[in-house]
Amino acid sequence: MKKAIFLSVMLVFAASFSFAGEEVQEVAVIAKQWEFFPSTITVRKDVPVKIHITTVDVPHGFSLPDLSQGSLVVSSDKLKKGEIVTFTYTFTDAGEFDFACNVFCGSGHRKMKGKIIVEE
Ligand SMILES: [Cu+2]
Repeated sequence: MKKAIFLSVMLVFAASFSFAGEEVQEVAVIAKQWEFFPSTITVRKDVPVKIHITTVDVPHGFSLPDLSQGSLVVSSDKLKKGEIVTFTYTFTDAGEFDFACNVFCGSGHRKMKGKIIVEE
């Protein structure tokens, strides 16, 4: 029950905002055994995306390798239950980028993956 309330409070949103001419996309991601929600995130190229991520159970990680500008990693010491980690990234290439949990979190860890689709 507590989890259901928490999940509804953490309503997933994907939106674009403009502040003084600077556009930002915001996305909320929930990590839990053994999935990311949402598992597919669609963003636009060349517009900064602010990703807010939290976990509702055990510590998880978030790793987005193979980017032209290097990899993007949030490690377990930061991603703990009830805490929100926010990072901002600007995708400069359109395409699909796979992300995964990079912290062992139980038997389903290996299938804990997702995808970011970057549109033109
Ligand atoms: Cu994991």
